[in-house]
Amino acid sequence: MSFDVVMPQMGESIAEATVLKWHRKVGETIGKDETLYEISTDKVDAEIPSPLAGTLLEILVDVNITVPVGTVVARLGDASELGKGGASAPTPASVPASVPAAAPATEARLAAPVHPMADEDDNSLEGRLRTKSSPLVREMAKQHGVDLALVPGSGQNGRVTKEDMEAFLAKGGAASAPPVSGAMPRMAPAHDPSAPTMGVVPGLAVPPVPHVPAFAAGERVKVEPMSRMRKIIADNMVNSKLRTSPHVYTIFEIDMSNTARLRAKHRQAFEETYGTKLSFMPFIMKAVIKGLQAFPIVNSSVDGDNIVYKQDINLGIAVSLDWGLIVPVVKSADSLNLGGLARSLNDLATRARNKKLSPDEISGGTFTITNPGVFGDIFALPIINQPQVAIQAIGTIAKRPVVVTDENGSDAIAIRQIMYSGLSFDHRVVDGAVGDQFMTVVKKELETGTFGLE
Ligand code: CO6
Repeated sequence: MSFDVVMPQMGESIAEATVLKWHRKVGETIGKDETLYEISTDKVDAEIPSPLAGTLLEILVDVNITVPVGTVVARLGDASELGKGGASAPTPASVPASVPAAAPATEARLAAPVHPMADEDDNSLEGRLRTKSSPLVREMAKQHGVDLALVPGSGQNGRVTKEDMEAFLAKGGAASAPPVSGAMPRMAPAHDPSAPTMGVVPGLAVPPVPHVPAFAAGERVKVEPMSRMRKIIADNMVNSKLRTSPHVYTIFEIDMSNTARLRAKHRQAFEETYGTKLSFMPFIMKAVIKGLQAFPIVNSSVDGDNIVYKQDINLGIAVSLDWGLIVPVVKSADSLNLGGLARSLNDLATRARNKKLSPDEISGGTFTITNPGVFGDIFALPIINQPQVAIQAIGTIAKRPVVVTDENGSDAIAIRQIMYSGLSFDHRVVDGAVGDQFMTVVKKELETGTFGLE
């Protein structure tokens, strides 16, 4: 008996995924729910558990190969079935993407699904070259403006391998060819491909930037292709800042002494009640929700000439990962109390770091909070997460000397927990005064609010 393992549907809008890593080699056993392989989609990287216990009989999709959802990527079953599948020889897990699958049967199974493109002309030079290289190599070629036909291929049937491409680039190959238009950032919607391409004002369109070689021939460099996540982040940043939103910034000084006191006082009881830690973030989320309720324009999106006021407050929270950054979303945050916000945030952040988020959990945000203060950042001016119109950065909360005035009007220098917080907003719809008024509400809530705790 053998069982086909198929590329899972990670979310409604996800049509394809790339295999990043196999956790087992052919012939090795695996338990049910142990991680079998890792994938990367346009939205999340995820570890995929084995659907059953057994022996990995065949790997049908190599690392760095992109296939549509539903493609059979491997076969599991009884060890006695080893070698009886479509492939004549087991494919080791470490086979680089650029080496074609060992057996013709496997290659045939892969040929159709890899990178389906509606307008693909298989007789074109590009089409023929495509069959001679992996998506990884084609992407490297695109990024460096290299004509694949110029790269000597050492793989099967002259296929250009990753190593061939690296060697070519190290010799200055990049500088030899003109840029490929596809290398320009695509208009990738930020985290929500199902949303229309919002907010792109024709007059704001910027011309393509000419490709500037990053290094000279003979220069000592190490060339490494960007991960899928890195490319998505890069595209989204360029799209947001250069093509979509005219950013404007404001920075507020917020005295967090009230919040710090409440946190210290209720921390233990809170953890006992809700079973999760109480950091500053849930307080900040609560204060932001108040600000968004007072100024709904800050919780909106731009759609052509329309302003779309989002009726739910879905807070995106930037979570730093060792391999990048992701923004999971606390949905309907305005319906949650401090305990609900803390639970939801801590759960999403933990699962983001364990690659256990589903694409739906990083979609639909209406406003984003990012807390680089955990790294000691005094204040930051982040880039808006499209199609939202504002993002708030939380600086480090630290004791600082400040001037305080008592009820008799006497001034004194006191030690207070101070935080600088930056708001980046889209000046198409949020004017400076509104941005400041929003921040004033957030500040007041953090400085004087009770957060339902007392
Ligand atoms: N100041 C001082 N102390 C802080 C702060 C600030 N701003 N933020 C958190 N903390 C404390 C927090 O209270 C915890 O203290 P203890 O409970 O006493 O140990 C501790 O630091 C660790 O906090 P933790 O990260 O566990 O939890 P938190 O709920 O505050 O944050 C998170 C969760 C997911 C937001 C956070 O872990 C994280 O990943 N932050 C980084 C987000 C990020 O990378 N953003 C992008 C930065 S790049 O925006 C950017 C514009 C550019 C600069």
